[in-house]
Amino acid sequence: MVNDKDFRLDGKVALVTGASYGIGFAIASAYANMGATIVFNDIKQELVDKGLASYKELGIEAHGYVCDVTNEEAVQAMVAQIEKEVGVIDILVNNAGIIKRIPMLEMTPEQFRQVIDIDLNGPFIVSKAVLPSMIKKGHGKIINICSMMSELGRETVSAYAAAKGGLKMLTRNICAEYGAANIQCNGIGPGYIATPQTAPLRERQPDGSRHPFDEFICSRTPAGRWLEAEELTGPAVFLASDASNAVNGHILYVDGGILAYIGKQP
Ligand code: NAP
Ligand code: GCO
Repeated sequence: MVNDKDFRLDGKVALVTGASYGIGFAIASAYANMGATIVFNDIKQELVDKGLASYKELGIEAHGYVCDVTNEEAVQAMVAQIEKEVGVIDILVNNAGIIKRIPMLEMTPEQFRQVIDIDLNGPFIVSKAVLPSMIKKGHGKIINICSMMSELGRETVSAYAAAKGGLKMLTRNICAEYGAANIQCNGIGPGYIATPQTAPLRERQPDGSRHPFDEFICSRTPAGRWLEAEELTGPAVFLASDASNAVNGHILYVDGGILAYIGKQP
């Protein structure tokens, strides 16, 4: 019979990539609240320090590492250091990501490659680094932060959509390849969340009016609003906990209903 314990993360070590702030920070903070030990990385020491201070303000003693998720050698070294200093990683959230909003015909191959490198190759590299110990331990949870763009396209985000569509399929492939080793790999597909990454889409116009994209997203979301990062944490805890041991290869869209909704009639 299911009970509260099944949703707890006591004794677990959770690595959340790119979690100094934003969605990663919200998810890591929720995991700590459910008993997990939090480990996170960012590409700059000052961001790691900022993140450590932010966690401390919440009473969370997190472990922070400087590491670029696209650098396999650095990722392997970070994981080895975490296993030595903190413990084997039980839960990985591949959260680190960037977006470039450039029309495809104006986007350079280098810009395209950079987004693919961080948003798709990064999760591959970090998952590959943590899987051996998860398999040895007999269990593991990998959660990939996908997107509406795992299902939908939109102007100017070709690289991001290609990466997030690929991340959906990488999620399914890790499930297929390592489900037998009691690894559950699922995705969370957030809708439109108010974070630094989407701040440009919500900026007030020079005349003080709302950004057109802000109005557009509110018309496409049944609740008529942007979502908050904290609204992703319940689903993230579920996918990290024993309560979801029979859920694998699934992308859980936490979008307020955007994918189900044609949009509000103007
Ligand atoms: P964010 O505020 O831009 O935070 C992204 C984090 O990733 C930052 O801490 C960033 O560090 C870090 N990062 C970037 N490149 C990295 C690298 N190479 N190695 C390690 N860390 C790196 O983004 P967010 O809105 O919280 O989004 C987090 C994830 O959710 C992303 O994967 C994003 O695609 C996805 N997502 C966001 C939304 C949304 O509406 N916000 C919706 C769906 C999905 P720096 O500051 O140093 O760059
Ligand atoms: C954009 C936004 C989106 C969100 C998110 C939606 O420019 O359309 O940045 O891509 O970040 O991925 O799920």
